Amino acid sequence: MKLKNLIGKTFVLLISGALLFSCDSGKNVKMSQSSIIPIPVSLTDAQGSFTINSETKLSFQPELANEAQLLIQRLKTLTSLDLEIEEGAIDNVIDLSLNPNASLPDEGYILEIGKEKITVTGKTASGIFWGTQTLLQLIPNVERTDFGPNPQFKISSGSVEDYPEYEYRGMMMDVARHFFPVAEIKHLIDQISQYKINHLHLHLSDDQGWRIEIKSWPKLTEIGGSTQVGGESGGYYTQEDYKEIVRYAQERHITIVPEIDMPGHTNSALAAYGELNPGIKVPEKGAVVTEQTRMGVAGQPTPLYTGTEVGFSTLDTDNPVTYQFIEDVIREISEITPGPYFHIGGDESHVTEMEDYIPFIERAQDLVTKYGKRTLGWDEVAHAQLLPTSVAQYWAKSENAVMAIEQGAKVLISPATKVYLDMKYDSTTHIGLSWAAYIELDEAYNWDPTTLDEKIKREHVIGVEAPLWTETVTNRSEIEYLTFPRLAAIAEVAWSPKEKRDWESFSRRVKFHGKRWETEGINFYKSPKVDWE
Ligand code: TNX
Repeated sequence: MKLKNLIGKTFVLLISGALLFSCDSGKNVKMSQSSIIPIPVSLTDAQGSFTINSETKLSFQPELANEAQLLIQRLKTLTSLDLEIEEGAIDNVIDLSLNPNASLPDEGYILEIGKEKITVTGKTASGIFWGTQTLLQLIPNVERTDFGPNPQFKISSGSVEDYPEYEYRGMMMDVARHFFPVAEIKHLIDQISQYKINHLHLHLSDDQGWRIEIKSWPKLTEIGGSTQVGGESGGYYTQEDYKEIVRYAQERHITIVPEIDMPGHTNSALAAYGELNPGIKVPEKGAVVTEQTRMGVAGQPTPLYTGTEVGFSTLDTDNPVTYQFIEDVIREISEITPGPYFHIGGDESHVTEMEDYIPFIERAQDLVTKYGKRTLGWDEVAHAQLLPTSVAQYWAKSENAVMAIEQGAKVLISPATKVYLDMKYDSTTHIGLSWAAYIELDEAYNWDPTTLDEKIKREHVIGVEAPLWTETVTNRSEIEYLTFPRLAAIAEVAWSPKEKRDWESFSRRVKFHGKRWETEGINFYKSPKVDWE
């Protein structure tokens, strides 16, 4: 080749290389150095890389149409690329495939990034869905405005084998203290499903509001749903709304867990139906109304309550109408809930005598069983005789969790000092509470469900759930600020094996997520424990 020619060719190569580079987003990060949260069970590097571009195809089995559609949508948002569906494509293809015989736990998956093909294999559609979430986290971050005319996204080759440590990985959303419409819940579901959270517990009733339509007791929502903390008007989900939330969550492999708190935290029901009210103490004429006297006269509706005290209300545990009431509520909600759990609350019933509380919880548990569900309850329910299928949610007292275990029940781990998303990060946080602790990001990360109490062992624990109570939370941006990045930390506690978890590694990986949250307009907390850059 003549020198001139060689120079010419080199020039062309350099220019095309530069052009390619300009629309090729991000550096080529090795699989083992990627920022996946929760950290997978195993990551193996390989030579080469796969490039996602406008020619990339998607192939999948018909049973995986939902997971395929969700992948297409999300990829489009992240990259502007629209994957074309092509069954049997052999190169430049992402393939989703079920393998019922794979030696993987139910929610497990294998993700292989080859040079011509990416495969996501799993035993169940859930496994495939979680595998696609991992794949999406391997795509380099880009600003939404950066998509060139021919965007390309390079992913280093390698493989991931992954499955969850705990079967229950949850978040709880309190829609009672402040009401959040369906669209906000969907937005939250979109966010949390990226972190392989698979349960969303909805706290649907409390003193300040009743948030779900019960057709046989219409005043619950009409009156009980009319307000919220602070006194503004409240709101509620119709049963159709609730079904829509359930359906949307189900598509994203999230099980909805409905909670109706009882026998305490029930002022909104008592305000709607006076017959449920035992009337704790009649206030003297002219006496100052205290929390203890707020219940007023037996059989009479209580005033609506828009403050934030807890523990002053109770259903009348002696009145047969109360059991008709809770049966109707449990039946109507169970009928539209495909998931296995019904949460009966049971916390902070400070004005219910223990001798009334115990038989009440046992009757509620029987009704939940009658309608085909398993009972979940806050840890106080362990004072009653629990069924082996029941689960106590440890939030305050480990001795209650231990009592549940001794009865053969299981526990769900939600210690207020580690996972309460409504706790402030530090004394300067502008929203949130601090009664349990300040919870910085490393505090939410550095703990383990099996080391809280020597009597709570791995085999007793179904999983971890992070509640967001909303006394001080009124909108999407506030939800996001308290939830992220802490939920990512808690998701890793729930999904990843203990020996894989490491704060240094997490604090490096979470930066990638910070960039992505920024691009997506998620109002996350920039914890000073992380060098966000
Ligand atoms: C305790 S946690 C409660 C809730 C409050 C929360 C505020 C639990 C079972 N009960 O009623 O909203 O503290 O952090």
